[in-house]
Amino acid sequence: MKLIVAVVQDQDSNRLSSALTKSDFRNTKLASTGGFLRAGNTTFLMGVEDDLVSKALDLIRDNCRSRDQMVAPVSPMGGNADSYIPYPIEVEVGGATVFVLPIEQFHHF
Ligand code: 2BA
Repeated sequence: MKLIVAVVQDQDSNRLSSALTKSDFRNTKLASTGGFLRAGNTTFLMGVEDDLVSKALDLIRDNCRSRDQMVAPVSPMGGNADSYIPYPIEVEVGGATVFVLPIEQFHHF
């Protein structure tokens, strides 16, 4: 069994959750915040049998789109001046950032 951790954009989370549930993949959604954009995103936790991992990855790939997002200027006040961004820049976010981890034990009490 594997634990899939997938960070997706909020705009994709309902569609992905529905697609996963429809295909019988149990999933948990956590509200999360990206360290770079400091904007909300959604982290999915999924416990998946080994032979179903690739099907789960296909569903994530099919339901998460990459988008261009503007990064607003960030004030250096209270922070490090090295990280100061004086003007808006555009970055491409997602579709999804996915980690697949081995599970040592799984209990469902
Ligand atoms: P954020 O950290 O808010 O990053 C949003 C997007 O900003 C990233 O999209 C990437 O295109 C860009 N970005 C991030 N750090 C950058 C930097 N130092 N310089 C220039 N551009 C940078 P994605 O790569 O698709 O990541 C989307 C979200 O996935 C991230 O949001 C973060 O919440 C998560 N994530 C990505 N890589 C991760 C990792 N190695 N560990 C944990 N979470 C990660």
